[in-house]
Amino acid sequence: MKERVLDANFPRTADHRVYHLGLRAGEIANRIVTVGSESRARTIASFLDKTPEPFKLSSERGFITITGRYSGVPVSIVSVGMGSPNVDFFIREARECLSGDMVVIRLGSCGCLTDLPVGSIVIPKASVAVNRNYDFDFVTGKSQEYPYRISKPVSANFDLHLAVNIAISFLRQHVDTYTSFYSSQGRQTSFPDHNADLIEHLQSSINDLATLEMETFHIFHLATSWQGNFNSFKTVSPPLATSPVHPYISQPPSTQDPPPDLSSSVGEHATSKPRIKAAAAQMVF
Ligand code: R1P
Repeated sequence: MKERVLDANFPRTADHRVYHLGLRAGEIANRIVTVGSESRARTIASFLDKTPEPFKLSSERGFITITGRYSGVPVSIVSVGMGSPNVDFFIREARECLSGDMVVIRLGSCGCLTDLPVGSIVIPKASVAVNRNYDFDFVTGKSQEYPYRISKPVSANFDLHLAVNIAISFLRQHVDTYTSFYSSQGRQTSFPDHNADLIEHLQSSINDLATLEMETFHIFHLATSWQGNFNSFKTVSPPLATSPVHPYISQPPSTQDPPPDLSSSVGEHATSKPRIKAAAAQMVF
């Protein structure tokens, strides 16, 4: 990116765009569906209202944001690619472009460890991280430690999880595992991953385990840990009125004044601080 960057602590360009998503306030809605690929983003975006014409932005780093309205309600679809570093950029930078609650649903695909058929939609109530233990000696295999680290579960937002379940009519409680694609999902490759018993180990140590994917845990983790503090740089961003704001965010959901059209379905209630609410719906493939 050639633009001048104003703040090394939370980089933004001179025209106040967050550095990796390329967005600024007014270009992303508080209600967000995030997906892993551009084709899925465009497919979902085809359901948006035709007017006003959706706003589209592809960032230099591969993030794609499409913001429009669905039945009049502002919504963004954001393609983030894969893995926790990308969702970390997405959650943090999108959060800095918003006021009020941020509501995120990951619509993705997953592997499955149960007998659910391909094409089933599963909605995780929680997610567990399974990370490669870099302190394990992967060359010799001789180590006192287990080669993978399994976190405590982190939950989806209760109301949003319920709303997604009701919308999709698939009430099945299960736990998801967030992993890397190869070693932490037990795949056998040319690398010495010491993962032959990993799936069995996960199944025996995590209750209700059903799915494997790479993003949900980190989204849930950031959503549940955020305490409503904004980056200090935000205070010197130009007010919306002086920015070329798109017509989608004219009335962003705020904790004081949630818009009526989605408030019941996403469980938004007036609270003293804005929140990040996250849930996921994942298709078995
Ligand atoms: C791996 O092939 C990708 O597929 C799954 C994983 O989480 C990872 O992102 O999800 P998406 O299809 O939703 O990207």
